[in-house]
Amino acid sequence: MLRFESARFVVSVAEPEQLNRAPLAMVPEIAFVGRSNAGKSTVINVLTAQRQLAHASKTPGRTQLLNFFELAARETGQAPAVVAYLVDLPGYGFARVQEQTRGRWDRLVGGYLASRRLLAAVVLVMDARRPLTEADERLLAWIAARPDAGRLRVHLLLNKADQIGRAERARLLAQSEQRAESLPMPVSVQLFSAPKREGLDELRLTLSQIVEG
Ligand SMILES: Nc1nc2c(ncn2[C@@H]2O[C@H](COP(=O)(O)OP(=O)(O)OP(=O)(O)O)[C@@H](O)[C@H]2O)c(=O)[nH]1
Ligand SMILES: [Mg+2]
Repeated sequence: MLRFESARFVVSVAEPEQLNRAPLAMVPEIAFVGRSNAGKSTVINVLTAQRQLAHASKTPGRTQLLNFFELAARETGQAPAVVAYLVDLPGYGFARVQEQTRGRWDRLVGGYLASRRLLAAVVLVMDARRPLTEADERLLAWIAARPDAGRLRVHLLLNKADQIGRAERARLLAQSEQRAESLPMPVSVQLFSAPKREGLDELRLTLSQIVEG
């Protein structure tokens, strides 16, 4: 199992050109993407059991840079090696934010998702009440266009599950699972709730299996 609690902030990237110069090890990267306000930063904090590792906010558009957090290997006496990165990305699809930043988002986040070789998994964080919006579908199409899409893992996280009723849960899960089956890359789906820590074990296991095989 990956040691999520070991997560430490390493670097923020503001320009695509900075990516190759950033002080990053050549290890798998797990990117958290999705609509602004879907809860990407909050999910990273729950996943790593750290309250303010990633900056979350009620106001959409909080995250504006690619933020890299390193996960360390189990300690062996020597300095712990980096085994993977969690990458918190700026969100999309919020009108007010989008107007000013669309070109920038496409270049920075779009460029990263389209061409980053070390990208091993994409966690698409969605509000369970509004899963797979048009913007989410555009993002999936973007990733599906990668030449290596077949080996890239996509995990659909239906977040804010605390906001939906019992009957709705099964329906929403089934709907997303059905969509997942028709995508060209391996896709898994789960419900999650940050305040209730619901789905935390499932998320940790899924991400660990992707990185550790
Ligand atoms: N009820 C509920 N609220 C949540 C959950 N996860 C996140 N939130 C709230 O949703 C809001 C947005 O959370 P963020 O983590 O900042 O969202 P983000 O996706 O990182 O947003 P950007 O950085 O703007 O793209 C905050 O007010 C969180 O407290 C959840 O599982 N349930
Ligand atoms: Mg954020």
